Amino acid sequence: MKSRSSWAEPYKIKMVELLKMTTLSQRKKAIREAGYNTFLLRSEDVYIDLLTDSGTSAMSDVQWAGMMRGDEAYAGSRNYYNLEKAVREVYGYTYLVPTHQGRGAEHLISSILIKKGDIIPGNMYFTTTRLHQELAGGTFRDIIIDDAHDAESEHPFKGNVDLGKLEALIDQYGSEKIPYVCIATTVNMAGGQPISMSNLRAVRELTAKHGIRIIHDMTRVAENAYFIQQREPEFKRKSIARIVREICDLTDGATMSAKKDALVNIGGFLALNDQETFEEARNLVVVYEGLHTYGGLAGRDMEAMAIGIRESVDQNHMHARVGQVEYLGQRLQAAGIPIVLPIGSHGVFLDARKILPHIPQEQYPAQTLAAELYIDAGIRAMERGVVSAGRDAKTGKERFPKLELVRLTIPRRVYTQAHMDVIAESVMRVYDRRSKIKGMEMVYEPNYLRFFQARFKPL
Ligand code: PLI
Repeated sequence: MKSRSSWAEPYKIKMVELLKMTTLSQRKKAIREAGYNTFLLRSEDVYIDLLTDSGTSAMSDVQWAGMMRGDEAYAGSRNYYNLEKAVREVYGYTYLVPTHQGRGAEHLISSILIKKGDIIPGNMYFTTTRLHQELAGGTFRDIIIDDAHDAESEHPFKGNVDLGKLEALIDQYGSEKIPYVCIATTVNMAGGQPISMSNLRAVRELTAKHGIRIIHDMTRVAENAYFIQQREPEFKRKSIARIVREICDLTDGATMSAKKDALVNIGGFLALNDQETFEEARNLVVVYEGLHTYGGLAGRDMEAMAIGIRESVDQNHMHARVGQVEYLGQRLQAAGIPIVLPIGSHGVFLDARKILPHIPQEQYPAQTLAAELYIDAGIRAMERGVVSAGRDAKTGKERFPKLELVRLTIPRRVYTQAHMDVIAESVMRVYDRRSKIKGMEMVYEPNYLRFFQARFKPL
């Protein structure tokens, strides 16, 4: 384990948001009323909110100043052109279609490129991404390396593609059935794990040979670039900005949830290099999102995003960002709590299978653990296990993923080191009483993305 080197924040705090402190009995009541689903809690009943790093970042003073420069014209807002410039300069993609968030971009690209019966290989699934592929008539196929499904493997690039798996799919279905390969930087469901540049280059080489596009889920690309800089010797002296650009240059287009890396509370985009696909996306965006120069966003949101994109590739920012997550992960590791290793970029993932081995996956151990964490100290985490995996689109049976995790997701620039200590202490307390914890049954299950709204009852 690395000793703690300084990851101190390259900013100071100018404004604070006061939090409500709750009692144990208030929390027990709140989680019961929320059907033991942390998504259904009211945020004012939460002390430290680790549900997600999505849309929860603190914006900089420069971004807030940018908000005041919002040009709220229906068409041709200057903020759109500023965003287009930032996307071109930082990521290198030629064409931009703004969307209200990442799934808006996933909807557009899936509807345009996927035909019924198509196969979409990807380095592990993400919930909304896979659903849009399925709704467009496609089938997702996992091509990530096996290490990614093993919480204990310390492979430095668990987001890597297993080229043999990809090649086998191309052999089996032919390139005509594979409209694109979806490559995520970093891989959220594997624990915020990066793909290496050398692996991405190999994926590019193989797909180019078969004329298959790479669509890049670039939600956390700067975090991935930081890991490449830290772990791939060739990139030791290269800037994050340069590495980000090189990643993007190896792909044909991207879907972006700007609510993560790009440090905004709302927003996303589809970025493309090919003009024909862009024309179609620009046409379709007006049906589902808004005019092509705002795509569901206010001008001020686009301005904040343009600024956030540039801030996201700053070395000091990323060092503190990932350093804070590492600090929490190392405290838990030192206490012997099973977590996904290596520690990821956007959160620490608790291994619920190991923490609660007496609860079978049918009784939702990760969901149960997340509820227990809330009860202990008002810390809200997210289930990333069987509830998130949902049901197989064809058979309707529950999918039982190898990884049954609780994600302690760290919002960017929001919490302090003392908060990290409170979190670690709470996890340790729950861990100490783990043998007394019982599983749950699902009493309400929505048809799509069930984890958001499902309700549970303790057994
Ligand atoms: O939440 P959206 O629609 O802006 O973005 C969807 C999305 C796509 N890809 C990846 C890798 C994500 O992590 C992602 C959203 N993630 C959420 C909301 C999260 O809590 O991780």
